[in-house]
Amino acid sequence: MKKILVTGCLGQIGSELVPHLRKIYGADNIVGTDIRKVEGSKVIEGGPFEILDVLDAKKMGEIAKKYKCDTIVHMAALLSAVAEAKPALAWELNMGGLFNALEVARENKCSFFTPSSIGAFGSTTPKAKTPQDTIQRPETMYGVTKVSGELLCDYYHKKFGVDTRGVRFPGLISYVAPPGGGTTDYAVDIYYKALQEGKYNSYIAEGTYMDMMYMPDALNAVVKLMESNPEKLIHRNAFNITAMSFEPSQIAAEIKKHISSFEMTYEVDPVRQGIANTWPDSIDDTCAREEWGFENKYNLENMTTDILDKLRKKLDIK
Ligand code: AKB
Repeated sequence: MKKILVTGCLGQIGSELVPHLRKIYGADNIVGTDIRKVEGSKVIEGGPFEILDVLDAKKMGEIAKKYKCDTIVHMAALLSAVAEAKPALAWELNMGGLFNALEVARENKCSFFTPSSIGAFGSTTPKAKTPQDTIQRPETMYGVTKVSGELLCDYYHKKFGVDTRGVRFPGLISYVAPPGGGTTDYAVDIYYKALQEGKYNSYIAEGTYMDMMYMPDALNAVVKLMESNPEKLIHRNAFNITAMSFEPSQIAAEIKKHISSFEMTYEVDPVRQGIANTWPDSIDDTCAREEWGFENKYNLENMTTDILDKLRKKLDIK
């Protein structure tokens, strides 16, 4: 990777991935793009930035050519709960944007990364230690677009030789950008509310396990996979990766170690709970660890210590 075009760079992942890539590859070599502009954004001011609607394939191609990009990191997509509320838009954006980005990669001979998700699984998938290769019959529009995306990336690799790679991200937890409409977002909100209000009302029911990962591990995973030896990659487009699996009362117990008065209540949202019920309890990421050396530094304990510390500073809470 030398010159990288990132779509959706102001989203939850993009707004941390772009500064991370700029540190490694040089600020001028990372071209951030997003459909909107946010005044004063560090991502926009820290290097090249272009307004781009990923449904505009022509403009995407022009940007790739203008900066002579050799890699596309395609992040622009709707998350699960929003996709379920707006299924037609989710199909249009998640699939149309991906198709355009793959075409631009093919035409410009770019390497390609895009994330899939634990949402690519469904209720007929084995729930515990979900294998890399298994049943994938998701029941959400988000999941349908994720499985279709995995297949489309495989197709572009086999048919056109595009160097496509990807991971199935679990819920990502971060203190930088707020997530936008995911099912796993309770595990981000809870830290804000713990510090600001000392309590949290969870929309996910006690006992609902989902895989999660702290953002620094996710950023390292993207770079490590893209820099790995292609000859060792058997799966390429949709590696299971995970750092931890927990349910709401476990994250609450971990927070209580730092804020002893913290209280958790439950008011389950049937839509997001319904989505979570179809996702795995825990996934098996042996293939990622063996094929390209995926590793995580953070677990629930050291993530909680770190995120509370960082959020205290961000929110100016003593
Ligand atoms: C979501 O909850 O939609 C995402 C995901 C797991 O893909 N965080």
